[in-house]
Amino acid sequence: MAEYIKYRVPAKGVSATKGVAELIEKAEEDGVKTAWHRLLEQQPQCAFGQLGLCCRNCAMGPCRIDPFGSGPTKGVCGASADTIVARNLLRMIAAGAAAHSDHARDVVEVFKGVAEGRFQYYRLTDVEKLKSLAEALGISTEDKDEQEIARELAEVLEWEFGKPGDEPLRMLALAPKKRIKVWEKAGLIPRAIDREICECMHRTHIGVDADPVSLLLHGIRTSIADGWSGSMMATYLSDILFGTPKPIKAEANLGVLKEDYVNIIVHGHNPILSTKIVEVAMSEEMQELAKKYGARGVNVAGMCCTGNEVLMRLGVPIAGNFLMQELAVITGAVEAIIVDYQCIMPAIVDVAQCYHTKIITTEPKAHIPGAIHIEFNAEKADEIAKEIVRIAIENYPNRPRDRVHIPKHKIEVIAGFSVEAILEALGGTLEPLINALREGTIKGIVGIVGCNNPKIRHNHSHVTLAKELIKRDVLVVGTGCWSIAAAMDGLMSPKAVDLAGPGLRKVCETLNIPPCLHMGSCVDCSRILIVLGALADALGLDISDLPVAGSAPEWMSEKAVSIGTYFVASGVFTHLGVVPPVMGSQKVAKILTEDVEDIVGGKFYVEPDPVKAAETIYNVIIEKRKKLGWPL
Ligand code: BF8
Repeated sequence: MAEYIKYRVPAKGVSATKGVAELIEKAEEDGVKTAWHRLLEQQPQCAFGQLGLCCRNCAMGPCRIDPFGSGPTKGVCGASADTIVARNLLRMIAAGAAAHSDHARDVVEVFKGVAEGRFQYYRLTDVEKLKSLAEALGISTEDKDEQEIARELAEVLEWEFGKPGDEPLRMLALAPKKRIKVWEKAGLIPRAIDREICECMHRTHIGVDADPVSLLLHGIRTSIADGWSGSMMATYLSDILFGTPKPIKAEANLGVLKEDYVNIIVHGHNPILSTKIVEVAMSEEMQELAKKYGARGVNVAGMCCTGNEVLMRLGVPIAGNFLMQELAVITGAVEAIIVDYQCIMPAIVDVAQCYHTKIITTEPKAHIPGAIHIEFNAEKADEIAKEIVRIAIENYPNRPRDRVHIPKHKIEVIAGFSVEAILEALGGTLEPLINALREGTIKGIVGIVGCNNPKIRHNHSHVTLAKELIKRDVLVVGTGCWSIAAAMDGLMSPKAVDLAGPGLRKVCETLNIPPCLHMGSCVDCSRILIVLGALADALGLDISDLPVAGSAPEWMSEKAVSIGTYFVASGVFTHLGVVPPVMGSQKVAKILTEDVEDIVGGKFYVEPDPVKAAETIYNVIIEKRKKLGWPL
């Protein structure tokens, strides 16, 4: 159903990615609103909310604090601006950690089912990784077959979520010893994932924790549970089940959709479903079925992080990142978007009503009104995947031919840089990377991650920051929607070495890698942690001593808040390109951008301008090099 578009979007200016503007223009012609249109309708957005000064945690409220001191300075219960801002941030961290870790729980459940021989459609693919994780967690692998090791490992990992007592999380065995000491000293060792998240909710309930320092420290503890256990588990077990990524060629941007094929998009985060959809859709049976319906075959493309999962392991083309999900429907050429959870705009159902696209939800915890719901179940994975793919194929004749417009743009991407793949490119040891860092051929490493946010130009900060860094001989690695932005800009193609400084270029050419490395989905930020830990250990340093930094230039989700916090907790200087809702409390802002460094060695830095941010990040890297006595 076409809608009245009250506010038009200046299409040419909203994105740095080719093809986006033409689809926004098409949306307006078709009477379809996108996130950019809805953002305009939301103006002016609530200033109290933007500053973090609104509290809705009890029914005496909502309360809001006047940031200028001329109105109320306390909520009805007496909570100050500092308390309210810190509590709100803690709830964001809790939600982000919950999303990553509940995703991990789902992967653990399938892994356990495979270990017990219950799920015939999945198998243990990377047995080496299974054994190495088991051994790292103190599970002996001697004289045991892989099923037995997997069963024991599954039991340990299940307990990570809700084990009683104050013993540290078992997955912290993967963290460097020096880091553990820092966390022990500050009382930041997480005990169980669900417990820390639950405690966030308890502390922020009316009348519990009112001290911003204590609240924020618990936020750090919760984020460590996410990064070093929840997200880490999701990555490890996905690799064990589906294979550890290796460098793989594919294509990126909406031009990967094919005019005369049934186009299916997998969107969301969990590879348990998306990998099956890809397998089934590529089967001869489904390709033949598509021909019966008049198409030349079935084409699957990814969107957001589950797109990254199937790109990293299977080379499935990636159609776009967060702000492009509606645009995919607006091409008029997508028969079905199959989703699991996280970062799926309910709006895609509204947009789909204007075309023929079927939106298929699959998770009991993620229904969207107006979508077709087909519940996924690992026990019947192949049957369900077939049912879903069939719906997409049968929808092909309904495509509105006169309203199809697929932008031509697509570009080559080399993805698949797991830690193991990076090591392999280095010849099996970190030594060449360490030498390049020590000698200054590479000045440092920056992990860029996170989302899109329609408040800023789509993908502009992502690619500008990356380009500014690689030209200064800084190796860039990253995940999530950043990696899709970088891929669509050509920064992950071998040709991108032309944009790198001379030192980085030399290293990339020697190792045959692009200057920006795709390390996976957002839970795979844990891969970045592993690289940092391994570098620190090999050099006898702490992560906070390394010439490295993190950045989320276009973040918007609560998951990104948790990721940023666990980067800081891990000792990393972490840039945010979108101002977080904490500016209503000078105290909280100061803790996050200054004081926290004395506790964990990392801190936040906020700068919307990506060029300025690159300068500051580079200067931080140079300062770290100076302290290490490494050439500048
Ligand atoms: O988990 S980067 S918009 S898709 S939250 Fe979402 Fe942000 Fe994209 Fe992946 Ni991550």
